[in-house]
Amino acid sequence: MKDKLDKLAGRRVIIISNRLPVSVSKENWETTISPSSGGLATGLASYHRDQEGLWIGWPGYNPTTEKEKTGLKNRLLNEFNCYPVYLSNLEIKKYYNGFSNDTIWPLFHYFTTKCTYDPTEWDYYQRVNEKYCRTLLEVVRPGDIIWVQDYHLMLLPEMVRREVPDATIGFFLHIPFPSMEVFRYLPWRKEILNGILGADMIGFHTYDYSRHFLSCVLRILGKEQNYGQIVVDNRVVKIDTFPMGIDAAKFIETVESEEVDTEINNLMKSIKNNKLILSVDRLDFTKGIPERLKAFEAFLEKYPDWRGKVTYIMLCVPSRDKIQQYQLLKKEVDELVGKIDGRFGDPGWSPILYMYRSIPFSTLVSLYASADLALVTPLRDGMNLVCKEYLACQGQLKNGMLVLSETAGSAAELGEAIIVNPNNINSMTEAIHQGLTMPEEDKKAALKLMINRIKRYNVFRWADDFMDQLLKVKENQEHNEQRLLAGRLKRELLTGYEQADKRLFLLDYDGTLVSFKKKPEQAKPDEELLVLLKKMAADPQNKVVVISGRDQDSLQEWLAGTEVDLVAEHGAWFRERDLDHWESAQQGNTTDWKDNIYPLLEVFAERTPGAFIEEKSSALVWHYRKSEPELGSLRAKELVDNIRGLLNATGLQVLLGNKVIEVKPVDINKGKAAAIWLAKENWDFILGMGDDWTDEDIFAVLPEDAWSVKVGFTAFTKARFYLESHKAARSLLDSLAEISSKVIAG
Ligand code: GDG
Repeated sequence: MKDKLDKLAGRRVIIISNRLPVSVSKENWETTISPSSGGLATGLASYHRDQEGLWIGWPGYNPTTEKEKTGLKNRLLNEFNCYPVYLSNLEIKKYYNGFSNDTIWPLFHYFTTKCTYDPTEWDYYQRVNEKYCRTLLEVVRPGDIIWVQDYHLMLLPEMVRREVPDATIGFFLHIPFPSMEVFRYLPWRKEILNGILGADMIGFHTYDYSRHFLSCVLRILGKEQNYGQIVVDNRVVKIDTFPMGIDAAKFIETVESEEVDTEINNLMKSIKNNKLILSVDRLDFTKGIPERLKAFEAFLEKYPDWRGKVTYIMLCVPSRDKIQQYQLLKKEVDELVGKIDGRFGDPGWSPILYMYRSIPFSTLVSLYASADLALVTPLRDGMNLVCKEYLACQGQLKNGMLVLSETAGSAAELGEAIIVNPNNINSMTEAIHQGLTMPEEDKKAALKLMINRIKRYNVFRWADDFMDQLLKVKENQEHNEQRLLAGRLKRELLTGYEQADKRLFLLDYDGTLVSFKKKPEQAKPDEELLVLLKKMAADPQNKVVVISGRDQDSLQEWLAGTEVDLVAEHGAWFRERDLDHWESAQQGNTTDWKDNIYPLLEVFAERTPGAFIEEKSSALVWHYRKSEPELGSLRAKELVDNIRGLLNATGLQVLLGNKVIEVKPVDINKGKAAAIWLAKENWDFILGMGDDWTDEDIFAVLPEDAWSVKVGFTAFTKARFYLESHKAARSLLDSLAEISSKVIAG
């Protein structure tokens, strides 16, 4: 315990999920509190018990009077460190059965035809998320770590962020995050993404889910990622993969208990020491229960020798039984079980023992420990803890085998199991046969590897890993905040400006002074910018240089009237205001190389809708701003690799800018251009601003005490400071121009 608190520096973890890890029920005036079922509750409950935190959620029961509410709240708090959110029947109907389980659950598991999109249910989803937010605000204290769980509360991180801007918030999704093609069906897709992005650390079970999420954020919100990091309102949010584990020790210890020993003996007697096949699921359409029953039926048909020698115990825990789809599934499963038993069973043997109920933990462990084969064949599953629990209980009494769906998140970790496609009934039939007839040595070897992994990456490691990363993200954010050019830093800059006699400004154009436009020619300066640059240049103590990647003609046409110095094509051409003509930086450079590179750029432009080539006097530029973002960046990387292959010893370089690739001679870059102006005077105030990778060359040559400013936040830059946007950059220049105007007027 002490270790854990040390790691979190004594901070309290508040878990918040739809349901509490305990459920309350009332019968004959007696209130009973028992453990909740379901993967999230069972998995995280051990972690919660192990740390002095708090868990907020619905207890599964609504007290009727205020007195009862308070009484139950106190009991949950004192005995279980739990804090209840009470939900009305209508809220449960619309938010839980409705939006959560009739929209999000089927959609995220790729059952698109089972989804309903009901605006009233969406409305309730928002309201109930707000209710959870209000409840959290009743108890949250400074320094607490808030850990939001699962798909019922995807709006909560952003809601909490609004109320407590500097809160430490983690979010973990326990179900799959679907691919963009499926997620885009959701009418409220932007709201859901923004809701989740209120967190600092966002976790998924598998790499694929993280990848899908990042792709949706890019395609729907237009936000780019960098090594799993996304910038949201100057906050770096991290997205990563944490495959959830189980409390393996608890299962292993229970297998060894006397109680389980007796239960196993009774169980084996009752099935006449037959080979035991087991499945354990909530009764849910994602779990592939009918498909599995069909495979078992086909197995008995194809391998008649096994009739009478094998028993399949199918445990289905009742779930969401108020929803019609679940009632229909129950009917289908009941009928299939009846059909198989009727077809193959005889008075002394039932092929299937079907239990539609929840069983005590020790009985569950007895089943896990005595099963020769577990069938975990969901059609889709975020992770699936049942297969891990089964494996943890194996290897002592028996060396069993696991048949596992490739569409369960856990398949990414349990490659030694027999992996199946749950829609391929034939291959599942064979997998059952293979699992039952596999040589003991092979099973032992496979089990050893899987059990070791489950023991090592258990639920505590999983939670600790998540917490470690969350705290690191927070530390980075705090460090970044100190770099925002606002408040005290901005005042220092203004004073430095006021006191300086010789000031140099090295300013990028696109993305720094104007926003990005779809077509490069649309980024013409507006009147406000022209006036601003004129004012800056009018101060005789200022030297203003616009260093751009644009060609000479555009810069001259747009900016020459402002009396600033101009650098075109990333330093290939200079035009000082007093000299009034362009000078070339590339004496002796030829442009013959373009003939070799151009055709390659052309091929890639043809293969990438929206991409086009711009020819500059010193460079060739391949733009992909208008392309579909993922295809564009994929092709850009491919193109860069191809160009690099051609560039050996040509004296050329290839630069990846903001949605552009530029090929040009090595001795031309913005840094070299900046160095020319830096050397002209003994400047006592220098401000360099840029938003792009090509501006990093400017930052690199600036003296240490210069004001180097990245416009738009990124985690990776050589600049010492940053500003949020081109608007903030203009506003800073405006404050400086204001100082100059006062001096000139005064
Ligand atoms: C969601 C995701 C993800 C079941 N029957 C009994 C019982 N259980 C316990 C099992 C297990 C849990 O319920 C089921 O967990 P799963 O992970 O298999 O599935 P979901 O409930 O759908 O959970 C899933 C999980 O969240 C965690 O992130 O893995 O993909 O869908 O722990 O042991 N426990 C007892 N009696 C039963 O009858 N005591």
